[in-house]
Amino acid sequence: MKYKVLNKLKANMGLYVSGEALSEQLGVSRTAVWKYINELKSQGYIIESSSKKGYSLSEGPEVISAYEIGHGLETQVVGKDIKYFNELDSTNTYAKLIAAEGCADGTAVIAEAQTAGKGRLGRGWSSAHKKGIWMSIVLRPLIAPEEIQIMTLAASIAVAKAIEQECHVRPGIKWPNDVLLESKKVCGILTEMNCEIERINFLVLGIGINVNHDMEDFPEALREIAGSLKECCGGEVAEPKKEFSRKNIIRCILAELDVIYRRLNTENEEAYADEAKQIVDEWKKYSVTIGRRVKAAMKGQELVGVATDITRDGRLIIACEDGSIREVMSGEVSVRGLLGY
Ligand code: BTX
Repeated sequence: MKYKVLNKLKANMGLYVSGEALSEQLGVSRTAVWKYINELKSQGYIIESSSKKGYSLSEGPEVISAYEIGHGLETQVVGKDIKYFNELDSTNTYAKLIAAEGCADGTAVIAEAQTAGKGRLGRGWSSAHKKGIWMSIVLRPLIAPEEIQIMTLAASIAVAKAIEQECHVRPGIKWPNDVLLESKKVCGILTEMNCEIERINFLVLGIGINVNHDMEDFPEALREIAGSLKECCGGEVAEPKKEFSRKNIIRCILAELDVIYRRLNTENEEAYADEAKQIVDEWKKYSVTIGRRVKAAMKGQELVGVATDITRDGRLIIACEDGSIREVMSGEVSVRGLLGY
């Protein structure tokens, strides 16, 4: 009902709607209307109240909520259930918890801030309040555990496409999953999985995107490598820089991922192979790794060479300086000329 009140106000943006009209049209008491209005205000909506004229919603800072993201979202699996929080330690940690308790396939967990955001390999992820998108998606794919990398590639494609649609710039993807703009890291993806030998119980795709950060919003130590969409899309002259709608970007990612996930989630091996190939081909179009000199850490050994391709299941192929050809499944790969290498 609260959102029915909101929709009436949205339909009359900037105009007053009387408490009486709202109460009559929605079949609730005026006290109930007043209660819903207060709840909406506490969520961040800017609503003027006048004892004579009623209530008027004005354009204010973007409000994000499970309702705002999910309303009208036409996905079939991804984002059908959205859990929204003002703050969590880590959306991945929370998502793993509810996944283990049996939450629906495609459930998305979103927080406005993370107090202990996680990067890969035990690293941290800086997650400033209301500046970025800190989101984890629970998936229950039919693929084998060793094929999990394809889901990470799929997630980075969904993010890259969403940035293209919303910001009209073309990002690059550094293997396996850093999304870059102007050589700065604007997005990182942390994939965590709970599996048995032959099947995945669930996986959690953790997506962190720096959206409306000014450089001061990043800890000093990150300012060389991190960038935000606001900082990296403006060009040299655009001052003040444009802020982007986090809600629209989230909706776009959920929609893109829904399509890719459903395409991949087939028990027909031929169809799966075909879809995986399409994902790999699509990923390559955004790649800023293939054809470049790279350095990879693998089992305590350092591989140096040129990244030549990725395999059907997303491993990076490196033609090493010592003449060997190696495949890297995970870990850290530095690309010459990017992020300090
Ligand atoms: P990563 O290990 O590739 O990147 C982590 C490294 O990136 C850090 O060590 C630091 O140098 C740098 N870094 C930290 N914060 C940022 C930032 N905001 N922007 C750019 N660089 C940064 C990448 O790991 C995976 C990150 C996933 C984050 C999401 S957010 C939602 C979900 N919940 C959660 O706890 N993690 C994921």
